[in-house]
Amino acid sequence: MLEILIATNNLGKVKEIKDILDSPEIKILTMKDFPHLPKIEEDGKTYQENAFKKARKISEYTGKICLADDSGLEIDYLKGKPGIYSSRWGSNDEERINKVLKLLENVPINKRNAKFVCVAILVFPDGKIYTVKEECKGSIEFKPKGEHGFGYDPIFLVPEYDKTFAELGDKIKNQISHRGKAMRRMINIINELAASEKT
Ligand code: ITT
Repeated sequence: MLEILIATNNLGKVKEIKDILDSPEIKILTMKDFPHLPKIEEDGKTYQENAFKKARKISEYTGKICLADDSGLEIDYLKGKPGIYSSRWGSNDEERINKVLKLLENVPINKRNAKFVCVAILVFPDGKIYTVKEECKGSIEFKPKGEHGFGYDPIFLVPEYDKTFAELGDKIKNQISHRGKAMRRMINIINELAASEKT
């Protein structure tokens, strides 16, 4: 049984990652299991740098295998912004969503393309590292729709379904999302490691 600590303070991510990593081979720990963890400043220039910093610091501190996710929303019309600054674009989800909608006011549907990006990194206490990166393409809605998920989900429209992530709900979102795809690749890596541990 592999114990893996999900190194994130974002409860929306915790829920999604737990659902996807659900496996008899893996015991999931969260930051709640470790009070007094240090705060980590995300000052990297890439998703990779930030994800690595989160996973490595928390792994050093706890001695556990750590999985971190650094993700963001890249909007074509805003030249890729907010990108790695997605969580810092306002003080709460509503503010962040309103900021995007304001910047895209009067921008027609064919110029509202966007994608979510997720870099997931698994760091072992001995320094071993595994990284995966995945994307999910869509566009920005004209107003928030749906109640599920977190972050920018109410304004991220998935063309195949003509629904936002917040309307689709966790199950379908996990099947198609940037994080869902990244975590399923991670699961394959983890299963291989668990199998090789047995031999
Ligand atoms: P941790 O660093 O503790 O993991 P965080 O929320 O700060 O939490 P990030 O730095 O990776 O995480 O920021 C990612 C932000 O991008 C997140 O806060 C959301 O605003 C947005 N985001 C990422 N994935 C998303 C998703 O699936 N749905 C909606 N918004 C998402």
